[in-house]
Amino acid sequence: MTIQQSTELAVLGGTPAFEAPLHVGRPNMGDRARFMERVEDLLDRHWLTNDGPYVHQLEEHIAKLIGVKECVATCNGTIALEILTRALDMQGEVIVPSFTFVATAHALQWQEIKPVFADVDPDHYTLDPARVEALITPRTTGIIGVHLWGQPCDTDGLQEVADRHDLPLVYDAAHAFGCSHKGKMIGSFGRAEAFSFHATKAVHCFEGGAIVTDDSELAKRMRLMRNFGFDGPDRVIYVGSNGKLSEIHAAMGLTTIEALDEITDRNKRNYIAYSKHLAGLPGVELIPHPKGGLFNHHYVILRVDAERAGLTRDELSAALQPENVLARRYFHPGVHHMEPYASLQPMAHLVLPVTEALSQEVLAMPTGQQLDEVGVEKLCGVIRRVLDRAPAVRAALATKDA
Ligand code: T4K
Repeated sequence: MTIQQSTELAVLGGTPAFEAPLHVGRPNMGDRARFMERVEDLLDRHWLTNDGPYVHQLEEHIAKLIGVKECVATCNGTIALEILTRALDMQGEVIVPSFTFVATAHALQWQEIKPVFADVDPDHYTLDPARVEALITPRTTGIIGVHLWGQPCDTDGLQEVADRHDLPLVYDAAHAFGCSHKGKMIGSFGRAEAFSFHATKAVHCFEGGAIVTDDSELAKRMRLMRNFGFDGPDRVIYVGSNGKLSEIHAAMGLTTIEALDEITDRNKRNYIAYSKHLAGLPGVELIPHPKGGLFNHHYVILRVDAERAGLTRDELSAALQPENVLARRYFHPGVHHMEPYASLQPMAHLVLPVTEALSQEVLAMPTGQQLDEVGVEKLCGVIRRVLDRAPAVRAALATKDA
């Protein structure tokens, strides 16, 4: 990573602070030589997909790491959610947060299940059990919590609500691979949990996902659904889709899992550097990572209080772009503002005040192996200078927009 020396902000006519773009979700690569060895191996084997040995290895490895009986690998996290909710016979209405990536809701809507959006807790950013309970109707068939940015849901509170209403509770754990909660790995809560292994995740398969559970019957149904319902050659016993993970994807998964400690260590150091270099900055708060237990530190999230910072989150983000700092508004504007939900549920915002506020304030910052402490210090220096010059930055952005 090359750091440019410049005194003037790029938005005010200076040169970008970073020569190459810094992304949120820049893929981690793991040991390339090891990955290539695996690729050679699978090519030699002439076994490219359909329940191959690398997929088996990956499933066994993940189940062991999480401490559950079953892992069903899939071609992505969205299909994992679709298969999981379908295998649990969810239909009618399912309660989900709106403060999430759109796939959590789409996985339901795709199956003509209505996602009912519940608000999140303002301090933990995950489903508020009381809000969930208030939205349960006779049509509700399930609850999906999302461990947003790896922050664990209130698993006890949600389980109590689910048990009281005899509803299956599952988790979208797309962000939470490698995290623990209450002494157990995330992946072991609720009836089942779904991971994403998309390229932008801490551990990835280029594209991939997995469902983990202790329920072997459920896992059996999901394996059938993942493979067209085939129970053996020419024998189809269930309606199914194609959710299979291929061997080359599993090879990348095995390679990045091997690098998980190293990836987490890099992320943690970057997070500590962000905390240090942003300390005391008015209006910009770094969302704290949970203390104790395991955490992947994969998302570094700022919360911008426009009044105190002198700039809105969007203005700060816009001023960082020309510096080659490609921060992302994860997650904006709230799924309920996206189609088809905005048209189908135009009043949803009325029960989502926390989501409405948070989605205006949060900004995901670059981290991962593309950055180190020196880069983070420089980046935080840029944020400070942007805020120090807030009136001039605001004026420059307004001119650009005009
Ligand atoms: N549930 C939740 C809570 C999720 O966050 C997700 C996915 C899912 C479910 C569904 O899982 P999958 O079906 O995707 O497995 C990205 C990812 O595509 C998506 O997987 C992820 N969440 C979401 C949070 O982020 P976009 O639309 O923001 O992606 P994009 O293309 O803008 O890339 C993000 C950044 O990463 C960019 O700054 C560029 C950089 N990048 C991306 C790729 C693909 C790279 O540097 N290299 C790359 O190869 O959704």
